Amino acid sequence: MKICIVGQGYIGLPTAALFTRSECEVVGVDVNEEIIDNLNKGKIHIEEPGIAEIIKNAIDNNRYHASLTPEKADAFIITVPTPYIAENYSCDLSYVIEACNEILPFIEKGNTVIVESTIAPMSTDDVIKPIFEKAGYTIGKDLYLAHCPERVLPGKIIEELIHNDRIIGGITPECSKKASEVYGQFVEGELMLTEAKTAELSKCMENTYRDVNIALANELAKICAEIGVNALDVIKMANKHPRVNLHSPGPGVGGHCLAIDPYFIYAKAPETAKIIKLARDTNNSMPQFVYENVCKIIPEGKISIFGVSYKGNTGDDRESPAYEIISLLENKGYEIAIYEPHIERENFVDFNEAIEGSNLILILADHNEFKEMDYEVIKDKMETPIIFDTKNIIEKVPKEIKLYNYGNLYE
Ligand code: SAJ
Repeated sequence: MKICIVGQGYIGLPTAALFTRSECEVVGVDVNEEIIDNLNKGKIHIEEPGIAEIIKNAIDNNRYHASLTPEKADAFIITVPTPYIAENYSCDLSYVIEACNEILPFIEKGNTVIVESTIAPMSTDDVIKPIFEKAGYTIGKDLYLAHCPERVLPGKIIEELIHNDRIIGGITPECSKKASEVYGQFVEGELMLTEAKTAELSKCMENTYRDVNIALANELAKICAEIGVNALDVIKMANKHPRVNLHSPGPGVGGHCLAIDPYFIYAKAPETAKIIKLARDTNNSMPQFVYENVCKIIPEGKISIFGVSYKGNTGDDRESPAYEIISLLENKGYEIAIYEPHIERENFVDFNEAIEGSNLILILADHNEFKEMDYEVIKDKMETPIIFDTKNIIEKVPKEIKLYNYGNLYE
């Protein structure tokens, strides 16, 4: 089977990799010329374990190539970003629409088109289906269209793509059947056949569930700081209950999924989606909470920011709350040095330069590098050896270092 995947980012590229392992021929399409050139040389632009080897192997075996334009294929998969429109919180389908129009000239009767990008409920029926109908296709008869949302966790993408159950939301039952034949080539989890709109809302709701739970943990952290209780102990104790699973508080919620998808539901039913919107607002308020606590810990001086990616051990900084925190601190007049071992950028510095003469290390990402650090160097180089760990990853520090986390912000 030949597969054309439009969008070679965090989802499209790993998906391409797995199809090549199942003996499919894959063309990976992207608008970014540099990414295409690098991919064809076997150079991977995302940090995700396992992908580079598979892609290199597939190139050597003529099963993968990257291109700026689509090609004829049996199945087309769309994995492009779907941002939200800030004015009304709705789902910006422009990249998906563009991708559909881009593949149209290459489509033939009997092909399957699958949208994997997270989209608002009703998008496939109301917006995507008409694009192909206008081109003369009868969906479910001579072209098969489905929404099959990706549900994989960055950092574990390959494993989860293979083993997670997969929602297959066809426009018609025949569309679901055709799409399931595509994924059946490498998915070992259950293929759950349903309607497109059910698939859309299920996906948005999964991320909303997590966002709401994180908001609850963040609210708890704020309450604890206010009334003088150790939030981390509360979470540990409460989670011993067999039916309680409090999430972890942090500096806010980032990434291209949790920070966006709940708005797609909210935009569809703003009067009703009350908890969903409040959770978003609570999580969005965390940078201000971190900033206010930094101001209490050190009123002025140099701050070493440790980590700007949206979560641990990834170089992805989309929607990262770190940037709002940095801008609040800069506006207040703090000197800022950023150490981010997973992202190469001109203005980022290394560990030693970041902590030289610093008054506070502010941990904003749970990278492994930050879990155990050289505390001797920290004591030596910092002007005041203080750490504020907003990800609550450091267990113990030498007594000369003052450690703040969500367990002791009231001290
Ligand atoms: N976070 C917390 N506290 C927690 C858990 C997470 O503050 O207890 C923060 C993280 O630091 C990060 C954000 O939430 O800033 C999101 O991280 P995440 O690990 O929860 O999720 P993502 O965005 O990397 O991936 C999610 C996953 N969805 C669910 O777990 C329901 C993944 O399965 C989806 O495929 C992905 O979104 C997506 O693409 O939609």
